[in-house]
Amino acid sequence: MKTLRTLALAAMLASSASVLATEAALSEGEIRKVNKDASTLTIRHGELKNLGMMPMTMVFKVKDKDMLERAAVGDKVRFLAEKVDGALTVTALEADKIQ
Ligand SMILES: [Cu+2]
Repeated sequence: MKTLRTLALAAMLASSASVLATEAALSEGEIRKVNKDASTLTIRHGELKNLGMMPMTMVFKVKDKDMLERAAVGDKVRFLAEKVDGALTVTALEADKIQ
């Protein structure tokens, strides 16, 4: 998994500055629940600096339903959460699948 992450980071480093800015803003988390009916992810997250939030476990909406397929319970993820229409929403997600 470390190799995959390194490759992913290398790909991003080779990409644009705006992608780099997004990467820097990502927070650490672990998927606790995937709710496809409600289109939500429950994530135990670390500090969310952009939202001024301390670590906790909470429910987020997802920007893309595709994220519900890419994330599974127990996955360690790096993600960005933002307020979209008043709801805390995952707008970027990198999942390291635990096989
Ligand atoms: Cu929170």
